[in-house]
Amino acid sequence: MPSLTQIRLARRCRVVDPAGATVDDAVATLYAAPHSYTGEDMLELTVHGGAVAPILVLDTLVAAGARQAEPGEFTRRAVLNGKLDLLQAEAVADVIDARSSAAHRQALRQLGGGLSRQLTDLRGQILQLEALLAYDIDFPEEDDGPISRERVAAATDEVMTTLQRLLSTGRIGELVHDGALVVLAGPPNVGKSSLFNALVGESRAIVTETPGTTRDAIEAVIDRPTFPLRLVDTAGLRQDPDPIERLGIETATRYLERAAIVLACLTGVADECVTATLRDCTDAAIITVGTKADLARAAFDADVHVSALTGTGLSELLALIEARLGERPGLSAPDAPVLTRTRHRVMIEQAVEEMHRFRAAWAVSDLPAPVVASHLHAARGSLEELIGTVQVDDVLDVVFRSFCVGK
Ligand SMILES: Nc1nc2c(ncn2[C@@H]2O[C@H](COP(=O)(O)OP(=O)(O)OP(=O)(O)O)[C@@H](O)[C@H]2O)c(=O)[nH]1
Ligand SMILES: [Mg+2]
Repeated sequence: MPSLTQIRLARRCRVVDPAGATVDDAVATLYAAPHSYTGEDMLELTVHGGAVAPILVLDTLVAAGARQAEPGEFTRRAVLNGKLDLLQAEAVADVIDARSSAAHRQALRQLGGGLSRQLTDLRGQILQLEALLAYDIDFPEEDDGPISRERVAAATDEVMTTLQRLLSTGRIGELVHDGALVVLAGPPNVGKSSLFNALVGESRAIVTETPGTTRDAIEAVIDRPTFPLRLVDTAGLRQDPDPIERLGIETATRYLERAAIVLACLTGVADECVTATLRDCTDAAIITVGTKADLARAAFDADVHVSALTGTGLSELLALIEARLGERPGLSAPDAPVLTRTRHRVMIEQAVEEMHRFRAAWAVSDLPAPVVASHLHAARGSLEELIGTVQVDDVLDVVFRSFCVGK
């Protein structure tokens, strides 16, 4: 039988409490430093699930001198031991918290180091600029003359372009995390709630043949490959609503203002004027949706015709929503590394600000090189704090506070 000291060999074992009673039949795996998640020696116990076994095992371990991990403690140790950088650590939390397949995929990409590599490259470019300037600082009287101002300006522009592009990816990160807001709107009784239910795949909104059924906004998230869609069913818009309906219409208007896409639901030519009304309430892309396509009616214009009853046109509608979302600026490459947190945006904005200051100072040719270089140093510092190359305790606290489990 293999001994428990053999590295990375899973071995069945009994967990025994201090009184000698067996509390579980488990599997133990020993990881020797540095080949473990945290980079330290680690023993992993795989125990039975359920309400009792894990608690008994934990109590036994605590009685033997162990303590429970703080939120994010394992990952924090992994960062401190250089196994993961800070961006990857955040991605661990995002993998755990992901509420859609798109968010999960994005988190895995970040965990794989996509964003870290891009930022490390950028840091390297700034370092090269600093080196160019250092040459000027060390040998100001060199025969070759001063370093080429064009060369520095071009390298600065390159760094700033990449920083700006990264900043613009924040929109994608936000969409993947929160979902794209898609609002169903239109006159009463056109079948908005029925369409909402059909898209969500369950009966969430009340449907009746009485116009004015929906009074409040009802939300549901649907998991789609590119972005989750935050679908909102709203009260039918009409001229003389009763007081409760009026409140519902006001809520609808607030959603319309924030929407990424509006589905203007229509049943015929008579409803077409609603699209113009909607256009006054929103800057979102409007998709006209002809509803109740299963009923025989006079033909009318719409981007897509659907039937909540038979399911006709639903996949075409979803494809159209995604195509329209893809047309929005900055959303064309959702598979590239993206900024996913406010912390990322703030640090990149700081770097951009310092690069601006550097460019302005560099343009004034009689400023001493060390003064000018201090802005590059600060820009690089922002990226280092973002990646976690320099570890600021407060930053680590903020990142790991968001973990809800020991992991
Ligand atoms: N034949 C047919 N009837 C539908 C379809 N969709 C909805 N209906 C019917 O149309 C009526 C109104 O549907 P709702 O989904 O409540 O319409 P709504 O737009 O949400 O109405 P309000 O909430 O009052 O604004 C109900 O009687 C539905 O059964 C459809 O695709 N085909
Ligand atoms: Mg309704």
